[in-house]
Amino acid sequence: MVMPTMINKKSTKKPIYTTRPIVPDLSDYIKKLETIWNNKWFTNMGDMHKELEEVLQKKLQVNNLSLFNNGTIALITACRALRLSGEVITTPFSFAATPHVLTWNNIKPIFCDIDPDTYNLNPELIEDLITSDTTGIMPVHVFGMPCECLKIQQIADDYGLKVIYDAAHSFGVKYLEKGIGNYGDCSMFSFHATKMFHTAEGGALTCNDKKLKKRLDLLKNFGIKDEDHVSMPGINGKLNELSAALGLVVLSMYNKEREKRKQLFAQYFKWLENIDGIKLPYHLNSNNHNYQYFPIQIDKQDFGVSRNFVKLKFEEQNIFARKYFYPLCSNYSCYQQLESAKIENLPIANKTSQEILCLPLYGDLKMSEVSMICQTILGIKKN
Ligand code: T4K
Repeated sequence: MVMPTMINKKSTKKPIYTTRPIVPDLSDYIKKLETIWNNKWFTNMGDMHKELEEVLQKKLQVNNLSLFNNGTIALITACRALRLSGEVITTPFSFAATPHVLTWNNIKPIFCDIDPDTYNLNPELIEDLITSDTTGIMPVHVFGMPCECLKIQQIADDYGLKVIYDAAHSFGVKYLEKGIGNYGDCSMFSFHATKMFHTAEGGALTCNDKKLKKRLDLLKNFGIKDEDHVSMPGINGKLNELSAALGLVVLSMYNKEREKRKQLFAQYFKWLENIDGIKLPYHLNSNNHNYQYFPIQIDKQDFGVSRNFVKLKFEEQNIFARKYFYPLCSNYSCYQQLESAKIENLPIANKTSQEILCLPLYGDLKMSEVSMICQTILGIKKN
């Protein structure tokens, strides 16, 4: 969180944040709200919910999609629906929600190191972590970069494991010509306000199995089958109509937002390519990218100063870059005692977490602001 007290009042510069949400014209949203007001229907899978599920299913090119009130509850529900238990192999280089959803299901997270370029779970290291208690793998498509899904699926098939992808950052991403939500047994998308497509708070699960979709829909509504039957211990994971309506309006602006971010992304590359000590985001090809984040990695030795120093220098100018993901999940006090969390077992993730910095990237960011941010970085290097 950026607290108001962090804003440097001595600087005349207006704050620049890591991200800003798509904000539709209020009048467009009000039109949707009028329908909700007229129907007097605010939640429990109303018309807006139905419409959003349909359009998102098409947009993400998936067979089944279930909306949720946030990505975390969606992931908790997915673990439950797929009956994961015992141990699940996951990445430490993620947001807190990833290991926490396992803990909320009484599952032990087993941390596996990451690839130094994609920042995703390294499939070559998974097999060594599998035990008789392992029931699944939970990889994250970090910063929207697809994991090596085919390799991961092969391991899962060989050992009879389920795969749940945390695709929180991956709205609109494709992998091998298919929507990223088609891989594994289930994928979770976050629709939090910090995500490119958002419903203020919200999320979705996608899957190929129709029966699983039915189970997810039951679980997200307390397990209520009909007026007379409650068939399983479900939760309240429903997305309300106000959020669904916001999603419908935001979705109509998504392509434009992506295009603007694509240009800003290219501008960052122009400025920062070939700077010693700065590693730019890895990406496969621009058609598959969603430009959700612009992470750079700063090697203190080669760049001259640390990531933390750059972040502080930014803050003097009211630029609020974020250290996603620091601290590393495996170093949280609730996980650091796990054998798999030991620093020596996760060298790449620990190094990355010390060096990563997500620079501002959002449609309303100006090209001149990107230039100013890059000039600040270059200025720091010179000193
Ligand atoms: N898995 C992964 C890999 C995730 O990254 C996340 C969420 C999840 C699972 C869980 O999904 P959800 O349950 O959240 O759907 C933010 C988000 O709260 C979180 O959703 C996201 N990942 C995480 C990476 O980022 P913070 O604590 O960094 O947010 P905050 O409040 O500091 O906001 C970041 C910047 O965004 C601010 O500096 C300003 C801007 N902002 C933020 C909000 C909320 C706005 O301009 N407007 C806003 O309304 O966690």
